[in-house]
Amino acid sequence: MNYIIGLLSAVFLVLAIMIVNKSMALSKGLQRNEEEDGYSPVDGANKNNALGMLLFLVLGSIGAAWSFKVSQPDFLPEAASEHGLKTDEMFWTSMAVITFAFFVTNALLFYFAFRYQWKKDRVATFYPVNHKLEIIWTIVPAIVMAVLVFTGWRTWSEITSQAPSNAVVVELTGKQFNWLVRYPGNDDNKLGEYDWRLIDDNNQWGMKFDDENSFDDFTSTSEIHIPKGVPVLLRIRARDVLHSVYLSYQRVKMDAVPGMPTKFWFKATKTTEEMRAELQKPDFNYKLNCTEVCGRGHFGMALTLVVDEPEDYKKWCLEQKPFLTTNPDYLAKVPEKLKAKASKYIVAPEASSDSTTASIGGTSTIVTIK
Ligand SMILES: [Cu+2]
Repeated sequence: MNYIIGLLSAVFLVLAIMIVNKSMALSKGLQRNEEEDGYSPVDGANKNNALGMLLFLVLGSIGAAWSFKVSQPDFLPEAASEHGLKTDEMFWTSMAVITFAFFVTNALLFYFAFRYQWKKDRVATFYPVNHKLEIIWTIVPAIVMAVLVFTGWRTWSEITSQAPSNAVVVELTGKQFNWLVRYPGNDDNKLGEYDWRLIDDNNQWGMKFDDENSFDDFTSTSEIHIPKGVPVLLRIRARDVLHSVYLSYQRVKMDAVPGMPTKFWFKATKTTEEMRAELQKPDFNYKLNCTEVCGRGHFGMALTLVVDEPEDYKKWCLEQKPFLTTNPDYLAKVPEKLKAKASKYIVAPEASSDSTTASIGGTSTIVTIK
């Protein structure tokens, strides 16, 4: 690659020197009188240059089409969310309009350079003004731009609108270098409050246990489950530096900003299983990546996203154990008056005979033995 760049630089340097030489000779020649000694400031290179313009038009067009084709595998994957289909449609409409305008204007530019090349007896037309033409080339692009901007603004307003009241809420916290997931629980469907001062090795979320909504909240640091076809509201925050939530298939992108909670709601249209079948990749998994360079471990800041059928999602939720159940020590942080409510989530050793709690690397996982 460096070799090619070096070679190209040398070629362009030689060309630049040739052009400077040529311009100097031309400026000298212009001072001479054509009538007197029959000298013409334009030589045979004029025709070659004109042909070169035409050649550039053809080769340039082929090159542009080729680069578009070979970079296709790097385009965004197929959209698997409702708004993703809309934003993709807008993207490709804008792309079509821009490509059309680009090819028309450039084709004319290079063709005119060829068509109206210098000829001894041709005199340039003096064409000072044409109001009609100016009105047309101002109004037409203005209308096209207005339509693109207006449809974009409308779609963006829809995407960033208030989430429907039946939305499944999932809280995502970015930290160096992993994502913390918290669900509102199976009983009250409300996320408990949090306070960063309460963060410790187990309570990485800073969950407040004087808020009874926290009692049934369950958490995860390895994967995030969401249902298909149901609005999902991501409540996003960051614990240290800027991070950014990115779900490429679902076209979800939202920054996680310390001290400034953000959100994004969307509807997934394809389950993990459906996408596996479609791509014919049985090991395929959706990923949640961090797209804000946040430090040394940024590249590994990914989470597996599992999109379930709504009934499977419900089943999965019911299998999850609240944070308080897997970390019964935190009952001590619950105020006296709420202790009775919180104890409901503390499983007495004999009552939990059908489930075993295994702790792997600080992540609590419940394994139900049937
Ligand atoms: Cu990051």
